[in-house]
Amino acid sequence: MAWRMRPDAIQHVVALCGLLAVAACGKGEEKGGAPKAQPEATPSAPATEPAGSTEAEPAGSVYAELDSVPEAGVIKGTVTYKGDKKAPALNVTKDTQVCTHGGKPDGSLEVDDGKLKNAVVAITDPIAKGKKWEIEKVTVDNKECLFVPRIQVAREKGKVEATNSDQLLHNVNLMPQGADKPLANVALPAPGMKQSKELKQAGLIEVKCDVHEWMHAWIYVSPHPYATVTGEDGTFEMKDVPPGEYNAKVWHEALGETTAKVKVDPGGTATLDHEFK
Ligand SMILES: [Cu+2]
Repeated sequence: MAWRMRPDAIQHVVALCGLLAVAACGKGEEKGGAPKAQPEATPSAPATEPAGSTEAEPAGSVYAELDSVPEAGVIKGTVTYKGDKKAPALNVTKDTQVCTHGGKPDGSLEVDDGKLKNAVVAITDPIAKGKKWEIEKVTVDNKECLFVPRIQVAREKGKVEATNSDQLLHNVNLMPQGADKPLANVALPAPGMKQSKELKQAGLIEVKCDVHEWMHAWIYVSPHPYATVTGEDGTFEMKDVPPGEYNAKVWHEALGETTAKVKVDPGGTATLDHEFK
């Protein structure tokens, strides 16, 4: 099972089996046999999975990448903000020959015609198996005294590499949200230098430079690849999602966080829109 089903969701699947062609649902019945074995029987459960095998695994400990996701669906949507908040100006206090963006918006709130860039949209339920990760390692570059990219999603147990494109010293301080000590704090004294670090735990990591206090970025470390970031037009799309009902969240560094539920039908497209107030 790719997610923990609530009793109402199980009822829903059972009802769906009554309505749909027997192909998908019939398999579950064959595999499960007696009614007591039914909690594992969903349209997305492959016949090879031992019953209950994933129930004992701690959330996020193992994610199995599949060549193709059976009856996969899509989640897409748009994140908007029509309020009055504006990004503050960058207060660049030193190294101005390289740090040339002083006085410009600091990048913490980028809105174009109500469409919000750089919101993280993520399924927060554990998912045991699904599509392949596209990336093993993410990069945070120091460029003109800004972190690039500012917001990104990384893989739990994957790596983050900090690089320096500038002719001056930066350091990269990776501080997991709620932690009392950094995951890493590395100095990059010269251009071309790089250091990488394993992302041991899922969650948000704030990235800071202790030399240039205006530098900020965030990494959302996810145990599965069903997390993404909105583009300049405020939209996102998550493909190859195993069918199911999920809890999701939308997070933005300046506007906060909200939770949502989203239901992905087999082969269907679900919509998850959010307007920050
Ligand atoms: Cu710096």
